[in-house]
Amino acid sequence: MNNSQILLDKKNAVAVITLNRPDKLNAFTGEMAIQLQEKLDECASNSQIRCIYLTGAGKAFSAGQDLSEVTGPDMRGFKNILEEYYNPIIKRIRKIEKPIVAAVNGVAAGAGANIALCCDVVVASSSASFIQAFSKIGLIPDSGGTYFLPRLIGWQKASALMMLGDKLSAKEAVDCGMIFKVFEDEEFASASMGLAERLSQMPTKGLALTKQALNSSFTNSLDEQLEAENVGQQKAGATDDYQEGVNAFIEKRQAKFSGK
Ligand code: T3D
Repeated sequence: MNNSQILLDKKNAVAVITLNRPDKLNAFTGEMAIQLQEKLDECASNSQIRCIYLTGAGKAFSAGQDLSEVTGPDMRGFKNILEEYYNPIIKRIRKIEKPIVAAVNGVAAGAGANIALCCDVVVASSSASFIQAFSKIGLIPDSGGTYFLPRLIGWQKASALMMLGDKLSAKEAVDCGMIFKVFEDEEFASASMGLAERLSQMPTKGLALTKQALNSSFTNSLDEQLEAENVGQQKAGATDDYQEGVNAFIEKRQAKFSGK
């Protein structure tokens, strides 16, 4: 039996990272947060991996911080919890030079929701839900929630969801632009993995440069962003995959991208 709180499997060029405390709805312990950072690092440095698929074991994606851990005598303090556990996860997800699919298989609450929402492509099963649960216990949204959510769905909706802590269904989440797609529960695993497999066969460096440009798009001026695109396009244009893409188009055949 595997007792690891984070599982890492490889399916061809897709790394499957599974949050694995199903009896506690995959709530994060400190140890689990550190393990997730380690697995993300492993995926980042393995050139065979061209897409990461992040999901939860059992019926939940993640219920956020394990609340029984933060009240004990060994409590780390909020500064330490965020600096050591959550912020490094969010920064890694945004920096890793490959696409990350959040496959939200069930409830995603608190930090669990915000870890999902900072991924590159977020999809959910029809029975999944999203809760900015922080206000219900007197905390403020963390793990990048106050950064990403207003950018995804607009300031007013984000503000109301964060203050009220209302649960949003997967359908409501897709309707307001919080996530990309919803799949029926029965097809969720294969459809979401299908997206990850597709991404893993695309021009990986071009996707990484797209991600980098998107990272700066809400904070740059237009001039700065045009320059970021200029720099990124020069790098993308120097890749083998660009050559292959153009050759395949001209030769009227399917491109075979190598990720280089
Ligand atoms: O120090 C800091 O806290 C800073 C960092 C903050 C980051 C955060 O993420 S703060 C937000 C923490 N999360 C929450 O407040 C969510 C708490 N959970 C819930 O509100 C509900 O469990 C859900 C809405 C997510 C799901 O509800 P439901 O009815 O489907 O499941 P349940 O019965 O509440 O939970 C099932 C089990 O999981 C249960 O354990 P038991 O009684 O069967 O042994 C429950 O206690 C456990 N569980 C669920 N969430 C957590 C948890 N255990 C520890 N921590 C949790 N967050």
